[in-house]
Amino acid sequence: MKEDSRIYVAGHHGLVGSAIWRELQRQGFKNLIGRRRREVDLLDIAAVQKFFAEIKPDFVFMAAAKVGGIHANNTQPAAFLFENLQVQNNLIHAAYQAEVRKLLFLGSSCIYPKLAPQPLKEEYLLTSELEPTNQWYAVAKIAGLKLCQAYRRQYGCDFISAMPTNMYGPNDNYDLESSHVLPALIRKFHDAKTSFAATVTCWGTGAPLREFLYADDLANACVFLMQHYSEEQFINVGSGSEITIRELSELVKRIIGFKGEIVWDESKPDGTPRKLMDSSRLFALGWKPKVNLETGIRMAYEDFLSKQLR
Ligand code: GFB
Repeated sequence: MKEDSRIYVAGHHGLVGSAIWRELQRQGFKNLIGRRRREVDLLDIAAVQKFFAEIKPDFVFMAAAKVGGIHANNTQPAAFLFENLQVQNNLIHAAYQAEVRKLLFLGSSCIYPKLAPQPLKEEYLLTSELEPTNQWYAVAKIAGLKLCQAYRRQYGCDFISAMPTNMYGPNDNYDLESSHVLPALIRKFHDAKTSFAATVTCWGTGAPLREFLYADDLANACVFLMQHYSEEQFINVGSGSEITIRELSELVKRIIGFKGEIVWDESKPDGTPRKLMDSSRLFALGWKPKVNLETGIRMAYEDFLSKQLR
């Protein structure tokens, strides 16, 4: 990528897309392109093709997707499967037709089998059953990475895929029904502290292990991969460290300063028991994350507070 390359960030207002946008600006890229849903509906192939023909991007970061936490995934299977398949099919095919020089597709660590050995190596894809709560999203993401591989093989497109671990950071979704665990905990502990509640209820048993990566670190990895990686094999992007949901809840509670008790609602699903990426392929290329979990949660909480005040 050059300073004046035409770079389209699909989903530039979301958690990951907005972080990629900030990172590209920080690195001095001047010709960034983003569109809101009301301007270009990515579910509509004709609209996407017209948009690509008009703007002729050189590079595309695919951060547009229907995303959500365990409850949203579990209760909206059709939307998670259909919308993700449709958006990624449209973007990948339009990028091929418009002769985009390079495209980065973003997947998720949930593509791996529920009980795969840990840490999760890229070669464990499709070796056994998926986690039921997010199998719909996972199937769409697997189709997306396969589509990139297929367009590379058949048409010679330089389309690559990265599989990030659980993300958090600025511009996250704090809606308790549809959010991931970290923004949910920030919201719950903040609301409990400010309303002097005695307890906060968290979902499941607290036993599952998760790996978290701050969105700006992922964005830095995405730009790094766009510059330095051009292989058919998708690549994991993680922080390399994991924490139980129970420990995470205690950490967020301490950072926010809530003094009450945590209650566990075991009627809610735990999801996959453990999801630690093996990111050694990426680390061997020379990339490392910079933001540790406690610092990242403090920054995410500041972002949450700044939006509350608006
Ligand atoms: O982040 P999360 O929703 O998704 O939940 P997954 C992670 C863990 O936190 C689960 C627990 O064990 C939840 O039961 N948890 C505790 C909570 N309290 C809460 C809460 O208040 N809200 C939420 N949301 N969780 C998602 C997939 O799986 O991971 C997606 O469903 C995607 O498809 C994403 O892959 C990265 O980590 O279980």
